[in-house]
Amino acid sequence: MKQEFLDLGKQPIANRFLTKDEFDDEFFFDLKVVFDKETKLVSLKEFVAPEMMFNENYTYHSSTSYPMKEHFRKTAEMISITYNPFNNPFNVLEIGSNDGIFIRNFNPDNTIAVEPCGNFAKMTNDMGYKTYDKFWNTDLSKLIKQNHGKMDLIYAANCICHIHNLDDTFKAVRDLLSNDGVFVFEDPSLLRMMERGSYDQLYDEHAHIFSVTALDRLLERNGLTLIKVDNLLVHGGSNRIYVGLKDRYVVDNSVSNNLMNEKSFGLDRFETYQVFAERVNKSKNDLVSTLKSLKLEGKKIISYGATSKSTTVFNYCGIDNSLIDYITDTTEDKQGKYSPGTHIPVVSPDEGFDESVDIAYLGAWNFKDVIMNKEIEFTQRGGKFITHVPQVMMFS
Ligand code: DWN
Repeated sequence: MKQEFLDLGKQPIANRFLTKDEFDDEFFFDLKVVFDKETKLVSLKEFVAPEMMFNENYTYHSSTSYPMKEHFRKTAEMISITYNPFNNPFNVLEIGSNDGIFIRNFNPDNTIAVEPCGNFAKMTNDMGYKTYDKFWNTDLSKLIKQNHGKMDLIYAANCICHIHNLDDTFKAVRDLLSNDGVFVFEDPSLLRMMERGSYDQLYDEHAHIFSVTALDRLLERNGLTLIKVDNLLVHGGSNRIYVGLKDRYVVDNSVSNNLMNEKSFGLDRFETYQVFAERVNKSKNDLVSTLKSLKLEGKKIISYGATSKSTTVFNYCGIDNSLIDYITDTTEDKQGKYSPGTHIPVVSPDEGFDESVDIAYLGAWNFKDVIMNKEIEFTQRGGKFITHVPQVMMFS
């Protein structure tokens, strides 16, 4: 049985930055969030058709952030050392390879990519990696097995939580994994979202926000075993999940530790989610009233980072151009366009992050440290950042 605990209102496609002529027929859906009593999985109540989100116009380039490049380079190195220490022939598959930020660290001769966004599939094909421009499912897994054999590493980052049918997803992995193969995936952590009040992890693409508790059950029922969990700082708190075929690996203590921590927080109980919903409502009231009073004082407020997360916040809180003058973002594909739903202009940092700015709302709060280091001049001249994570506050 699924129980609804949060309603974030009408929301658009979070990563669909628009031109003015696209305003009139913009798509919206009801962003409601449910808890499944049986599996403990947290999901969106209504899923958006994958083709509407992941297509040749997808704007999120993983490689635009230097820290993420480093993150994936180190991850690839660690996985190779751990699971292929003698550098044997090693078949690698990445599901959701984006612009190749992870696979670029592997040999194209035995590395396959799956990427339904045509713009990125072309990019990795051009880099020499055979890329299937398709959505991940059991049919595709069969085709890949026929063409390339079984895989020793199947990897996915910020992708499995995008897929609606998890049973099919995990079956597809199980069928393609070699006997001692490992499936490694990382996605935002439900525990971190709940602890930090970062409700903006919820948007169309994030069909589910995973707890280790829910994954343990879902993997098990599809013939896979959770063997290890790494708690990561990236993307506001993520988990890296290691999975093997049944009885092939010794299960690491990190699995029981994570299950215990989640239980003590109450992630297995509906009441915990009801309390979270009250916190989200308070966050909205606090953010809107803070921005309104700053505006009344005559401050110029902009937003830093045109993120999927800020799409949720702005649409849920009703924050538009009357409060935020514009958003700055380093991604060229977003510049010159307007934010989904609330239609705030997006400009390059060179154009918009100048001396006239008093306050910058941190749309990319997950890069707080990087941004603070980069923008010392702004804070030194009295500029202030504002965030809603873990609560609404200003800082410099
Ligand atoms: O799973 C997903 C995650 C990994 O990435 C996707 N579903 C979509 C996306 O979510 P997001 O848009 O919330 O991601 P980020 O990584 O928080 O986006 C950061 C944005 O901020 C980028 O557009 C780049 C921009 N940025 C900037 O303008 N100046 C980032 C930094 C660090 C900066 O200094």
